[in-house]
Amino acid sequence: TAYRIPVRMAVRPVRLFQSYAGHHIAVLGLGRSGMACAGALASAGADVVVWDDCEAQRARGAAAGLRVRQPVWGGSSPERLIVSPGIPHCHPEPHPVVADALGAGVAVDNDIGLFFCALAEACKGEDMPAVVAITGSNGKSTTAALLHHLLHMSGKRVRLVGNIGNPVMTVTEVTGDQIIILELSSYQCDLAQCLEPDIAVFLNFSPDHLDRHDGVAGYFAAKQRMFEGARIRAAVVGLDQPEGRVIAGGVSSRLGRDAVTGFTGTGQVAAIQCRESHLSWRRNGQRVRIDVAGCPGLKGQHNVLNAAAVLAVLDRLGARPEDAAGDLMSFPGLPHRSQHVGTFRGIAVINDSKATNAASALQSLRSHPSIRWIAGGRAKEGGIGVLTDHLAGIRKAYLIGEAAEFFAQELTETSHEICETMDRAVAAAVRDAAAGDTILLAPAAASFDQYANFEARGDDFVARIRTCFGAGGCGTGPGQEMCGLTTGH
Ligand code: UMA
Repeated sequence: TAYRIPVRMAVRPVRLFQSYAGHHIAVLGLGRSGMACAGALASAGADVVVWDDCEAQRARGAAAGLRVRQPVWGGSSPERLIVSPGIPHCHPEPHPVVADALGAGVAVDNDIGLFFCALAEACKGEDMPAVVAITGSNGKSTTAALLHHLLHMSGKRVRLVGNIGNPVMTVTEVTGDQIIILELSSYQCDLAQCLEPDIAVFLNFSPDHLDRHDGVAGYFAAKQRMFEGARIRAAVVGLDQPEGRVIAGGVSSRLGRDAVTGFTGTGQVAAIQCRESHLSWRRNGQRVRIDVAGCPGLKGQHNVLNAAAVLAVLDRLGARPEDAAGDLMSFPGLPHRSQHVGTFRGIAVINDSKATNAASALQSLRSHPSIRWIAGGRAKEGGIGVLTDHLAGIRKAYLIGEAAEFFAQELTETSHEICETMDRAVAAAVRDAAAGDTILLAPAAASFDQYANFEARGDDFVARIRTCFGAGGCGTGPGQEMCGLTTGH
């Protein structure tokens, strides 16, 4: 397509992780990242031992042919420990295996650090794929997926890995013409011993995961690490919070002002200005305007900012972002992120299960009218305090999970009902909703009190909505009772 990025012809594939052959490495955690990490290292000839506190996961590791044993340190023990992102290495307190490893002077890293190390080692600085790393408190996955979509549409060889759900160590071979998009959480940034993206993106900042970072300063410091590598050549930064401006200032002072592309939705001085559904851009002395209003996967002001970040990355990769405008339309969006489940009898249903904190839920609450809001789960620090001034559009809240009582206390002026579970919340919201309303799942809380993860919570919501409306007549007339029955556990 017109925004095809210049492609280099040298495409000799390079295998990663070969330098770990014969090394003795322990992997802690056998979820997605741990399994991929152990598998890639074992295939490369490393001597791998794995451990997980959960018996079922250990059985999974053994079934995959991995050597399962709680690592002990000293003598011929592993020289390196790779820790999964969900396992604390420092705060609120280190996992005992990590504490022992650190006490014994063992190198502790994660899959991200290992990947960057392996990339530098295997490519020796030549013919390396470009790595675009994306972080921020909210919108990382949508931004990463949109960038992947546009690069894919332009014919580029591209991989999408990291916090989005595809572990980075599924990339076991690279070519110099590839672009690797890496979504990074604060957990992943915090522990990575090597963090060397070529282009680094910071979307926005709001407190999250504070227990793991000993507070907001630690959370910010973890994210800042992504902008401190020696290879970084450009940063794309949301400037609407002081944290973004600090990051931009740091990169500018090291690499010069031209290395930063800033974007804003609040009128800061920045290369890209976002207002309602428009983004406007100063580029080569001209103003380029793009309107994302009709893009089904980019609803809400927050997604205009996400699109701005993506187009800025395209620009940094040598493309003309305005040429990509057409492909923004075909971006379907991601499940569980402002996902339009459907409109049933005039009632719009939105699944934003990924809104696991108040700041993220706020974006959803701002984007829809007349809301029947399903919220709750395991509360984050600060609860929903920041939402207090933004509750006018809510017709009623339906509260679930551990946080239900706590959220109810904060919703003094807003009609609410404690439902405890998703089945009851959906049934009640459908019972109350009328045409023109929006039933919105935007929990402002983690899912772990009732679900394995936010995906399982979103799937449950969608299934119950479908059952409810599909049962024929929920929300109006006689179908109401049927809804309650068909959605029970
Ligand atoms: N475990 C222990 N001991 C513990 C805690 C956990 O042994 O004390 C074991 C569990 O039994 C389980 C494994 O560790 O088998 C789970 O590890 P994990 O929580 O790191 O999960 P993974 O499946 O490896 O997924 C991780 C990321 N999870 C977290 O950061 C919590 C995924 O991000 C990521 O997609 C995946 O690696 C691939 O890179 C998810 C996430 O929730 C989406 N991220 C957070 C967020 O977005 O807010 C940061």
